[in-house]
Amino acid sequence: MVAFIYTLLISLVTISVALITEQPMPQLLCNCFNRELSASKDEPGAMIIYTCVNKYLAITWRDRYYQKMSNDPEVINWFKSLYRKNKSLEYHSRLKRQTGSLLHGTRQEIRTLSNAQRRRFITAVQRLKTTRVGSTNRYDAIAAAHDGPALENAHFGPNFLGWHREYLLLFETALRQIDSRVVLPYWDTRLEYNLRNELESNIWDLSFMGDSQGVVSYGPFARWRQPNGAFLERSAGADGSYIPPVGIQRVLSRQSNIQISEPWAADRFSLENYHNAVHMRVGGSMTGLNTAPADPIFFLHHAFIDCVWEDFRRQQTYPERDYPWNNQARRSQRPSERMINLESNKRNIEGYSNEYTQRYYRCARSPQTCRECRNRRNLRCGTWNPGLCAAGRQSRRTSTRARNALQDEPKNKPLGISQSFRSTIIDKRKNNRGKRSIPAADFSMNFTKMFSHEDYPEKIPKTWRPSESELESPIQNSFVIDGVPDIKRWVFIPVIVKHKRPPGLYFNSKVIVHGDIQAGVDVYSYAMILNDTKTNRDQATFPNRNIPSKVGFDKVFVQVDGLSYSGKYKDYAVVDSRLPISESVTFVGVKSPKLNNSRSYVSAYDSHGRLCHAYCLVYGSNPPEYKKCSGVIDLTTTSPFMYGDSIGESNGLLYRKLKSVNHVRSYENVFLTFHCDYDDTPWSQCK
Ligand SMILES: [Cu+2]
Repeated sequence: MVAFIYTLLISLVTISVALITEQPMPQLLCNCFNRELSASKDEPGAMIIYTCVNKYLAITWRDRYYQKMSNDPEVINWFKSLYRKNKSLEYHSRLKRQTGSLLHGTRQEIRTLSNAQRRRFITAVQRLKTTRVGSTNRYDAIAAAHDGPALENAHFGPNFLGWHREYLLLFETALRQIDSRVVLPYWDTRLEYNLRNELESNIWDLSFMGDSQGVVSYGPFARWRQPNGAFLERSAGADGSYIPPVGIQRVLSRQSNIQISEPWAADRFSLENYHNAVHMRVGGSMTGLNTAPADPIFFLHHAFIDCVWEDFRRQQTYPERDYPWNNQARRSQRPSERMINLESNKRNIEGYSNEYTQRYYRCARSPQTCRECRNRRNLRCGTWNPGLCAAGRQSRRTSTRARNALQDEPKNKPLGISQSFRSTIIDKRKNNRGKRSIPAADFSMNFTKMFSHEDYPEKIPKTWRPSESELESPIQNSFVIDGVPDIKRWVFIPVIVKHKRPPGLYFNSKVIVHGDIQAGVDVYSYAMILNDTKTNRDQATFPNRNIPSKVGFDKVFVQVDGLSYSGKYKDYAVVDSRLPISESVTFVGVKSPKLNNSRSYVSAYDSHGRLCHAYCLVYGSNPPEYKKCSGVIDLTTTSPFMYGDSIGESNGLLYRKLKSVNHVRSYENVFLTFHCDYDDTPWSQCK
């Protein structure tokens, strides 16, 4: 009898709360996860999520809303006119036998441009945005060419390098149609990586790319709209990683494209992979493959990746013949397939042609060592990697010293400056003719290899750095669903995060036993060390993230990717990584079920890139129990609510049950929890 009542109760409860339901993971997504996992031990789980989710969304782009801007006949005609312009330039330069000169010029690191050069570039970009073509503007027309069917053709394989090379040339040609003195600059993110606080980088200055946080509201692109109607947004520093100097060295240490290209390359050699982490690091619009080119920083970032590739190609004897392909890559990556959306009618393999860098542009080497950047206006010595160059203004002291050294050194000769120091200074003067800064043009004349192993100090630090600004980097969401930016299209669900203290931490709160300091433990780890003999799996982390904060704050990101809709959402829970287990909560947006078809994939990882497992509520369990699940959820309009129309309302769900002044937390309305315990991997059951 008791059993009968119990069963009845359970079934009643089950019917009344079937608001969020667990769904199986799409096979394609699951295959990707398992393949990536089995292939690598050194890739942070967050990068695997980024790769696989974007790949899945790219392959299934027809299932979701997409703006077909590149079908506009006027856009197509304009693209074609840009190619014709280049063809006639090529033709005329052949007639004149101008073999040495380049049709476009030399691409330089943006920090090495003169103020006037940089202003011209930025003005040309702004003019693209205000010049109409067809139903849109020129900038958005180019940005949209990266979307839809191009997503898969341009990523996840060897055509990534060639397609983007052609794409950059299209963009550069469009800029030069406005101002023929403009050459596309590039953004070497190692110069950010070498800073202790990346957010101090001058790339986010008013006269460079502007705002790094939230809706871009100052700088040259303030209040820009993405083609999908959302504002231009960034959450720089919150997630991902800039490219560590050693990353470029690793790529250049390989010989053939198959070793640095997806899907074959090991992660530490994959250029596309390093490039992905920068997209995550900038955040906001740059995070989604479909929205990334809406941010002009996209083109600077890709121009850098392209220059690294060019350096790689220059080590090869026949770079044109090295287009890798086999059945592991997708069909769209075949050398004979056409490049999609670019209207040049080129085949993928033509992206590997020598023409680009023989006829159109070269890459100037970017300054790398502290000595090279010492007297430059927009560069300084690194604060994280002190021997290496970094982005930013010289500190007053340094520049005064450098100036004195340059100007007064001859007079000071007898004052006992050591021989080696003096000779450095004299050499500098000789090259420099006493100028305070080397003009950008001088530097661009140096066409020797852009990046070489000799550029770096002997010792590259083995341990990486914490980003001190991490906790100050909030997340900006676009609130776009299917091309409409509006928070009313979203609902918010609570997500509980259970975070286990990661391995290898040590906090400076010592344990005193019988008057002595106990070695190897801190007061928080004490119990754990004594009781927990299970060893943690050491998951790979972002290169710049595996030193945690000294005080124990850590973030667990929870990410929502629309599967039945075009939309993303991301936020984080703050956890205390000192504690053996720390529990926290965050709220993430998913498509409102009132708009039908709300299917999302929810994933989580900590700020070091380590993965967490999804657990779903077992309906009818009391007290609430959770079982491992895929993270794919459907929302329905069945009541009672397990979501809120705002984060505030959703927060109330956690405390609703008792309506008490004590704020006792209730789990009955929490469908999803994540366990970040570093054991095994979250996709083991999805085969
Ligand atoms: Cu791309």
